[in-house]
Amino acid sequence: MALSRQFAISDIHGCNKTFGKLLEQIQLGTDDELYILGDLIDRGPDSKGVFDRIFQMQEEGYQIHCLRGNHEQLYLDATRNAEAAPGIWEVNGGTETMRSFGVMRPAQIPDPYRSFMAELPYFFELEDYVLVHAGLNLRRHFPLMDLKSLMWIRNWYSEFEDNRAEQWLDDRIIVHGHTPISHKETANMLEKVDQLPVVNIDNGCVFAGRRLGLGNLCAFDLTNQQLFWEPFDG
Ligand SMILES: [Mn+2]
Repeated sequence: MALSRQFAISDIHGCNKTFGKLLEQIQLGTDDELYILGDLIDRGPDSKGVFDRIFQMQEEGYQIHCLRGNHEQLYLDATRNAEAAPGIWEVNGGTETMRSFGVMRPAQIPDPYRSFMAELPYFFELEDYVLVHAGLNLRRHFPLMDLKSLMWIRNWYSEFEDNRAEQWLDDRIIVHGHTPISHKETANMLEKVDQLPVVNIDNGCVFAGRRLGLGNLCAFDLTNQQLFWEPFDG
């Protein structure tokens, strides 16, 4: 067995079968660590299955750490207004999530799923990487304290022109998801990571067939700086 590796995967969005095939492809072992950068749920066919796979693997000794994406946050917000008419979470893929659980209302999704989402952290800092769901508000002195930006921000790379951002980052690389791009664009970002220390690994798995160039679930081997892809298969 090779040395242990660290991986990042983002925006699974209920594509549980594809997730399973990607884990097979990278041959994840219990010595490795897997960081999932949020948006496990919504839009895709089997959000419940994604949780069940993670819970089962954690029980078997796999080291899997998950972040909060804007979709988990939308779900949590929806549970605080459970009697309201179908709202923003439901139309953003929450309906598919409830279907996978066989429930009609957000509050009916049971523990441990609900508490799991409520306890998700907003970022991970590793030695060489900062892992977030969407990105960082680099205009802030303490970017990791702007929680809303960690989950929602888009089009933020221009802030790297400010030296303060580079100083704060201190030679680490930011890995994120949230904004779907093609797998070629992700490969291109990794190639140029010395110029712009960011890699977006959301290749729009759940948008297969709906938007050109998307439809892959990406795994980024942080240890060896290598990318893997699995095409959408449910
Ligand atoms: Mn997102």
